[in-house]
Amino acid sequence: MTRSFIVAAAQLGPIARDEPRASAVARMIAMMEEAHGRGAALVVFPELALTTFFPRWWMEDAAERDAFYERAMPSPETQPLFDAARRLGVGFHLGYAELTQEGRRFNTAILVGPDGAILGTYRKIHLPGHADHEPWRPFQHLEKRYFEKGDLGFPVFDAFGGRVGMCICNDRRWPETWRMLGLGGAELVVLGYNTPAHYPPAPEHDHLQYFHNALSLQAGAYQNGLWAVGVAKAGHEEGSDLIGGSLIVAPTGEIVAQATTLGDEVITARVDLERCAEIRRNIFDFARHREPGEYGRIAEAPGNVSPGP
Ligand code: ING
Repeated sequence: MTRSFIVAAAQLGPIARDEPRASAVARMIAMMEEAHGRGAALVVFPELALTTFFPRWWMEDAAERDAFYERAMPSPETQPLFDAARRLGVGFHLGYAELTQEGRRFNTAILVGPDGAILGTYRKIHLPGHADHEPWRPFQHLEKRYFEKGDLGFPVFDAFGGRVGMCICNDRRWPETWRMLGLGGAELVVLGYNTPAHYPPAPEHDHLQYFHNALSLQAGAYQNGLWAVGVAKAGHEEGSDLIGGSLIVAPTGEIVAQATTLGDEVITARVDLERCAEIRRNIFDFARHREPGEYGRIAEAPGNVSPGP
């Protein structure tokens, strides 16, 4: 039996600071319709897809900051996206800033079924950047200030005929993310990202941003025998250049589709979940080959043993 379906990565170009959510939602619905036209069963949108990437700014005013969060999902502004999913019979992944009723703030992603029902939620665990104002930087990266560490672990959901996991942006750089999802039985991992082309702490790596993006997904996919879909918010957004390079990766680690623009762009590929077995029953058969008794250090401490003698 093949468990295969078409997945779409719906890359978003820039979202302006004052762009209404309705505008971003309309752009996403247009891409969902295009993806549906290509036979897609699942459409993956980026991280923080409803607004501009606001952690790039130091904001003292709580009301100014809180305007970028969603207090409900769906809400009147986002309900049209859920309605389109039902109308088209297409599921989707959406990243957004979550403000809970208890006043907690998370960088969140949801998986929504073709009937418009939310199947699962993930809250970003690896928060990059810094918590205090660092004026030396051409732009801030204040995720450690504006979000709490996710409190849902690395869940894997029964969806689309298989096991689907999520992570968000910086999570993709950490092998622990992928192994946790692989150990959870994930056959497909979907994620969004907002990745500046310029990394102020190490500008000598700026030319490597696309390489590191692809490397992270190709390694994660291959080393855990799963499909990976990474989707950018891309382009020149409020003075900051965000990389594109949205991609779909097979369990072999091969890139099967990649975006070629910095705007709203739909790429698609057929995902055959049965192909995960080529890896997970052979080279990365965890039950036969993994030695968790030898890996204690991985879970014991944050690390940072300084390199060198
Ligand atoms: N953005 C970036 C990411 O991990 C970053 C932060 C950029 C880290 C470049 C390292 C290098 O892709 C988010 N939102 O996590």
